[in-house]
Amino acid sequence: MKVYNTNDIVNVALIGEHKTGKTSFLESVFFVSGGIKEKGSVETGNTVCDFDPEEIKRKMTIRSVVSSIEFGGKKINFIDTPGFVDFIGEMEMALEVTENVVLVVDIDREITPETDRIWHATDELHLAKAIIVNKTDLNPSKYRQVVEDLKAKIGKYVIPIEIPYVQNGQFTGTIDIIHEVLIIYENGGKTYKKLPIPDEYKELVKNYKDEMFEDISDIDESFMEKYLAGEEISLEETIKGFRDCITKGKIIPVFFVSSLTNVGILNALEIITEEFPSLEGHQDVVFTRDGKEVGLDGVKDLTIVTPFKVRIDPYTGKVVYLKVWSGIVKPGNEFFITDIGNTTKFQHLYSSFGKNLEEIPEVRAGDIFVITKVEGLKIGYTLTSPKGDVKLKHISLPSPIFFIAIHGKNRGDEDKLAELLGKFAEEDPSFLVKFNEFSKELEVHCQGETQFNIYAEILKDRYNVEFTTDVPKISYKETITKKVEAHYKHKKQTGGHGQYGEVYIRVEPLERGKGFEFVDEIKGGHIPKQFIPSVEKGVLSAMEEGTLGKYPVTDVKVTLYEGSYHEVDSSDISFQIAGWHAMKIALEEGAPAILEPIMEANIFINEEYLGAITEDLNSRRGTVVNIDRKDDGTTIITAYVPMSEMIKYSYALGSITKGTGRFTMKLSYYDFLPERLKNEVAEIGRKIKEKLQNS
Ligand SMILES: Nc1nc2c(ncn2[C@@H]2O[C@H](COP(=O)(O)OP(=O)(O)OP(=O)(O)O)[C@@H](O)[C@H]2O)c(=O)[nH]1
Ligand SMILES: [Mg+2]
Repeated sequence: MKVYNTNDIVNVALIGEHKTGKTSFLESVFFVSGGIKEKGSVETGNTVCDFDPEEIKRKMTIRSVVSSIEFGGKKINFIDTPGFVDFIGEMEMALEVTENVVLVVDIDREITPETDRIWHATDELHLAKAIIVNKTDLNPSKYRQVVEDLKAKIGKYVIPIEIPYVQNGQFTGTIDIIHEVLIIYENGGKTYKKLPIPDEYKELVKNYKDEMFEDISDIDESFMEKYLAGEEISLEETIKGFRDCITKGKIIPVFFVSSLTNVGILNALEIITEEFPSLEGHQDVVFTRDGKEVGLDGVKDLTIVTPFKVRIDPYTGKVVYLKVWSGIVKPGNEFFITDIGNTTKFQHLYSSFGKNLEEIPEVRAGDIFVITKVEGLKIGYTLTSPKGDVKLKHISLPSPIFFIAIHGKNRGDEDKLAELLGKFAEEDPSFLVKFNEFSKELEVHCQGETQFNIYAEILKDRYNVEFTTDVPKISYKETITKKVEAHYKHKKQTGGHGQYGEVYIRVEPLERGKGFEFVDEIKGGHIPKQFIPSVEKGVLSAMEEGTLGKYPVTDVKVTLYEGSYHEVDSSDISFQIAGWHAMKIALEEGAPAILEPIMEANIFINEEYLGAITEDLNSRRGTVVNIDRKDDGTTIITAYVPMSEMIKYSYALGSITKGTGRFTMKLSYYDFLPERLKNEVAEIGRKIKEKLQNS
């Protein structure tokens, strides 16, 4: 593969709901552009993009993958992303490094809240966008309905630039609205011929073109002046107006294709190649440099790359995908990793096509490349050459909504589990591995059961690790609700050195989320300065286990206001012990309470399920704080619900909405557990601790 200049590099991420045909579309693109001789299929399991054994087994994309082709004098880096909801994190990482995004929809399927959610993930990113209506072979006459549906749900400026042409009931070509020609595909879709548009389509084409002119006029003032003055608008002017609007992401062109028969593919590929911007036309990337926000212009003196995808290949080992934001990367260049302060070198640079890598001599700004066998690089790092205090401002990944505890069957399995889960987390930033400090258990926090099951099967089948799973333990906390004073004198006289320390503390509740505050009010040296931290240490150690369910204590202010010491017998440990006992007394007497984590959930459903969903949320002790009804019929409910009630929410939501509803959630705050649940939750905590002590 040649070396390409920034202007000749086009990055395109394919996004869209599960099974709309993103992977098949790319297979078709590779075929018609000559990248592959024979087309694979998702059914056979031999496509370029779905090469992972788990993807082949499940006939779906699980990981984003980059496949680069040379076409029309440019290099196009296509990123195929998974559509299945659990893998939304993979899509987000792809969105961060692309300038262009193509939404693939299925002509035979309605636009669901899920497509809506996927689409809105691109809202703040200033990308150029297009929509591919795939599977047109199945129902070409449905194109009007699809366009209407897209306009209603995606936005007004969704503009078909072609419409399907049907011959003997078959989708054989498209009518290009801008150039006003009929394009008939031949040679398996690898070539086409252009013909005058048939009379019966002329009126329709005129109407769509007028609509397009109106939309361009809305956005482009000089275009509007001409259009309103009734002046003839040339083809060049139309294309220019259209191109400017696409680059700004203002107009979203719609193409009709069949990835099965390859009809429509070549024209879509040509337009994407010619009209979609490179990094050069995309000025909204934000970095922080020396603490200040800057755009691409503010970092031009540096070469900057960011890793956005890691794949552990069974043969090659660790494969890392990176984007070049500025400068030129050559083999052997040394890079400084801003996030950890280390340096690293890339000996070989590759471009990728599915799982195949091809060595390339250098990579320039805007491009995507691959390196192998480099340790210590994580998704999200920013690397610069020479050293510069620069970080790419990342888009935030979705918070986990699925939680599970996982235990190795025996000691060996337990160690292997921790190591392998850590590896998976490196590949997939939406797969988080946590250690629950309270229950001493390993937990996985991710986007759904399918995502977890895929890794679980890899653990069993590939690595023979035996394990069991369990509902994770909720991270309850304890606090006090009453201001109290406590006193403890620790005095021990044994043969030699004794121990002596006396403390008086005042303990009072703090606001939620304030944690811990320690105030020293000792006067007149009643406790020598060097022993004050000892008291604090003792207090903190007492707070590790509360008095109700042995949950950690939080949101308390402790004031040490009096005490006494002994010249010889007082020591660090004496005052730690005194602090510990005094605090335990205060916790007993301070009307202790249990706090539970409360999640903020956003639930995306069709309006018809609103009643059932709010009723269900009420039964989960939830509080609905907002209901946002969008024009397209999607309803977004925002609610605060205790985490213990949300652990298995995906099942409930799935069954109420017949699989169409989705939700996101994140930890919001801690609140008092209702009195009636106090004993039960305290008992759970005590049992966990007891079990840990006995094991
Ligand atoms: N008839 C027809 N079927 C298609 C077309 N494109 C894809 N398919 C089929 O649709 C199914 C899904 O295709 P994929 O390419 O795996 O869809 P995807 O969007 O990549 O799916 P995920 O990766 O799971 O999000 C497969 O069975 C394809 O054979 C098309 O143009 N026409
Ligand atoms: Mg796919």
